[in-house]
Amino acid sequence: MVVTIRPLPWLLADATAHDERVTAARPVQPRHDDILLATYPKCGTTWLKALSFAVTNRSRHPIAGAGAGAGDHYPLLTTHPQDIVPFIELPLRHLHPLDADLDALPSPRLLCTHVPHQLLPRRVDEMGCRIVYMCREPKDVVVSTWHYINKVGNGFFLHFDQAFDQLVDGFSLYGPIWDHCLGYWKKAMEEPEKVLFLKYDDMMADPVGHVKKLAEFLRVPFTDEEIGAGVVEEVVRLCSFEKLSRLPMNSSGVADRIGGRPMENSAYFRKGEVGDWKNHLTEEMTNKLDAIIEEKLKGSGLTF
Ligand code: PAP
Repeated sequence: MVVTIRPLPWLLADATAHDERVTAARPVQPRHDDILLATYPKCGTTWLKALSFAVTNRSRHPIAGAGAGAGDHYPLLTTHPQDIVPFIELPLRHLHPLDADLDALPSPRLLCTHVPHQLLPRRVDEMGCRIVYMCREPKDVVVSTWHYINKVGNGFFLHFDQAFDQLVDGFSLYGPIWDHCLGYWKKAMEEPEKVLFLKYDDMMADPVGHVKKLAEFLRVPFTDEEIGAGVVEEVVRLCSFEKLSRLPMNSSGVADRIGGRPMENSAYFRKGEVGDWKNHLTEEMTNKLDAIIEEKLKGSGLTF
């Protein structure tokens, strides 16, 4: 049986030159000022990419008008948020030419990953790269994942029961969700200056407060003048589900983001709500998943 290993540029940088996988992707060297956006799939990656881009690029791409709306050429109004921050573990040739080579990106780079913290190469830590992690209530993650798989599955249909069992069994490309969250959580507890740990649900409840926190962590805090002018609210509005999901390049068309399989751009925008699990999980499922999560997170201080 031939097993295809998807190139993981940073991981490959640790491999030997004789490893045949090295030929599949050129190793990428972490830089001290890299910012890594890390998520378990369906935990708000698209949102985090958009927010981080808007916050870190606001001197180069001003959030014009602060309330009056950004100009028509603002990158997030013309480019899908998934394409604005590249994944380190996915093929890049399908994206914008600049993104085809991570080494060619100017510093500080915004990069994204679903790779668990436990599997990131040591050099990410040694170089002092900062990480923004976003987690989400696992019951909402299973619902989002289920809809997504059935939307992009090209005729393949997954029953909700199967999607639920897979999450409960930890069956995922990126490992069990609890291990993923705990890996980044522990690092955030040990070194809060290196890892900012965010929760989708909390961000939804107080987006302005969290965007300020994000900007501080990314070392581009909002000035009093910006706050007074409503720039934080403007960032929140620009990156909101309501705004992004209605833009033509996000609501229509297809693109190849996972290497060889066109996928609808709208697949990354469904409801963008907290608590949709109440419409999908039975009481039995709810109790089962809650009990597993409670047991797995016991003693960590992490809750959803
Ligand atoms: P990925 O991990 O596969 O790269 P990700 O963005 O995490 O993608 O998954 C999409 C989820 O984020 C969807 O959640 P839902 O199925 O529960 O609706 C999607 O709606 C939500 N999402 C996308 N953009 C935003 C946004 N701007 N604000 C809030 N939620 C968003």
